[in-house]
Amino acid sequence: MKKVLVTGILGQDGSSMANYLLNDSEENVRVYGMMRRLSTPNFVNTKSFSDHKNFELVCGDLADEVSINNLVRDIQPDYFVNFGANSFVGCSWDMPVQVFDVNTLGVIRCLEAIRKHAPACKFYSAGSSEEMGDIDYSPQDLNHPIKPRSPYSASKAAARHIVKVYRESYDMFAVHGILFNHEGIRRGEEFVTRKITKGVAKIFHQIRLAKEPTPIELGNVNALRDWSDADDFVVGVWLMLNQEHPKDYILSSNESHSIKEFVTKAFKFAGFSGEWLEDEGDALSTRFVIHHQNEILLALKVNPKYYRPAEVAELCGDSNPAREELGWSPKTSFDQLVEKMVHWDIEKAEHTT
Ligand code: NAP
Ligand code: G4F
Repeated sequence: MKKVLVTGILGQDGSSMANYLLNDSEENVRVYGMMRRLSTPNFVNTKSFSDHKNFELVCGDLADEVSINNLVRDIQPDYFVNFGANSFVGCSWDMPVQVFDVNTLGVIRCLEAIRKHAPACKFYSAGSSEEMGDIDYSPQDLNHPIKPRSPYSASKAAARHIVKVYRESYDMFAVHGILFNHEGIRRGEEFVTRKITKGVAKIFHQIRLAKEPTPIELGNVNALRDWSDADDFVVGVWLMLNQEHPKDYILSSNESHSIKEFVTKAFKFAGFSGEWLEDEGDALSTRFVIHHQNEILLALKVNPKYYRPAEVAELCGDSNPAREELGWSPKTSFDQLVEKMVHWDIEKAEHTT
């Protein structure tokens, strides 16, 4: 039985990967899910597999090389899937040193542990479309220049270089997948998609209970992103790890949508029609209102506190090489993703509004 060490097990991708390997795929594997020490850990994402006989929770921290070394030495994994990171772009200006420690040095700690203790282990590094930054052309492919716009994206770009160095210097199977935005029901609440769908669900129940709705507050609503379903992407990551020779790939939907479009669709799937309004020459007055029983209700407004010091305005990926060479393709459309997230959050919020 193959052994798979997955970091970031409580997060979106780590838990989705474990769920795929243990519940949805035909793989016969044992998954070791690494979490860091937290005073009050949140196990909501691991419920679907935490009791599986082939799952084990292990403790470690990407900022601590002793723990990474010991885990690799003791487990002797066949695969090391490194989803652990400080993954929130927005806070990376506030803690750039910590971001580099975990996202870049953390990758070196993993590579060194593998080199010393389990050199045949295959390593996945979680690269990001954010590395493209202020883009030169669309869609972005692997030849697009690396132009980071945040400490987060710089940390991932540096990780990309070091993975290549280890692969070429030590003949290791190490890949750095460039994944465009991927979301779903395991998504953290501070990311814009989940913030929107949770906000829509709250408004849905407030209106149902004849309460005044709490408007969602966002920053730059003009940004464009290439959004997919995380459950589709972990399949692509697994295919990347099981190709014959290590090679980096992009995973993306190859479509770009605005945050405004995501908001409009999210309210539509909750049963509301609405419109975007803006007072002439005043971007800060941008708002979304919904229509309900002859009333016009404020559902979303802009709050500049969510603006970033530098923004990635637009992302749209070209994942054709992964589709052609790995046989991968995303199954969930943009509309299906928004609908799934909104309906899930409406159901979950029913008893908490
Ligand atoms: P996520 O939900 O934020 O999960 C990240 C996980 O990393 C969390 O479980 C977190 O632990 C863990 N972590 C943070 N610091 C750590 C440390 N010092 N040691 C060990 N673990 C640590 O992010 P995600 O969406 O699953 O993303 C997974 C990976 O893909 C990340 O590397 C991210 O940067 C990258 N990525 C994501 C996307 C996307 O759209 N989702 C796109 C491209 C790349 P806690 O649970 O304790 O906080
Ligand atoms: O949802 P976001 O925070 O995701 P972002 O910055 O694109 O990063 C995510 O995707 C990357 C891949 O491209 C990953 F590497 C990374 O780990 C993460 O998963 O923001 C998306 C867009 C940005 O343009 C942001 O400025 O939404 C804009 N936005 C507007 N208002 C907001 C908000 N983002 C957040 N989080 N919160 C807001 O209120």
